[in-house]
Amino acid sequence: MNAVFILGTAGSGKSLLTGALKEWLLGNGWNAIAVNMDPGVGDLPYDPDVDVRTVINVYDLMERYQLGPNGALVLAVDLLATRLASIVKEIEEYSPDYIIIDTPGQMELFVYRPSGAYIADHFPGTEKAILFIFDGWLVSDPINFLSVSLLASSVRLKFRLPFIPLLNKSDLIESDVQKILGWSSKPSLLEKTLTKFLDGENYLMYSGLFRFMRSRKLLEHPIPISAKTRAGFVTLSSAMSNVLTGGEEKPV
Ligand SMILES: Nc1nc2c(ncn2[C@@H]2O[C@H](COP(=O)(O)OP(=O)(O)O)[C@@H](O)[C@H]2O)c(=O)[nH]1
Ligand SMILES: [Mg+2]
Repeated sequence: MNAVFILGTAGSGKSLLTGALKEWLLGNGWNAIAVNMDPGVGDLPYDPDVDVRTVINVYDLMERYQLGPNGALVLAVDLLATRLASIVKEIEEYSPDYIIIDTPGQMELFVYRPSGAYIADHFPGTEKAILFIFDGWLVSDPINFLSVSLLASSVRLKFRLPFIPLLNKSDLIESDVQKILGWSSKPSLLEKTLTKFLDGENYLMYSGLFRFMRSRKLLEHPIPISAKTRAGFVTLSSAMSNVLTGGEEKPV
């Protein structure tokens, strides 16, 4: 059993990717399940095999503790750790090759509340990895690209798990994909763009940060994908098997 946590900013495509990746893996001979770990989500674009909403109800918490939606969501995520045993039991009954884990819409709930790290540590799965989504639409802007790169580095440092960066929504930003990939591989290309947006001290701060992240290998080339059209999934699945199974081929 391999566990793959899907992380990324709100609206980056975590839920769509969870469903699409599960279907894609199933279609390629793997046994995969989708686990929804977002207690506050309304509609999902896939049918979760295991769903945290069956053990934690945000509306109940709002009523019982007189909380607003945000407070109830924070409490719900904090409670996730205490309800993990029943989720784990359900997952183990499937005994899948891949567990695809959809995380809360607001990434900071999972990344920075204590339960996130606890869950990542105690989740079933012999090998674990993080798929971090760069929202293609958001990071077409160079300042956003840098800010999200910092966030990606923060997630990587926090979880210390094998980390695969993805550039999602490639179908929406076709002409910008090469531009963004260029930025992530060549600091000089990003710096050239940044000179149009920043001057003086700000320019030095951003370009210095970027070079530091690259020199420490915190920033790697993201794999362009589309959770909608499933473009890039072949490259994504081979990156996953490299990281998780040391390149083991699909079952026959
Ligand atoms: N065109 C396109 N839309 C996408 C893609 N990935 C996600 N979306 C859309 O972006 C919105 C947010 O996606 P969702 O999976 O709910 O994001 P989450 O908050 O990270 O779980 C939805 O309307 C999705 O249909 C993609 O690759 N291409
Ligand atoms: Mg979602």
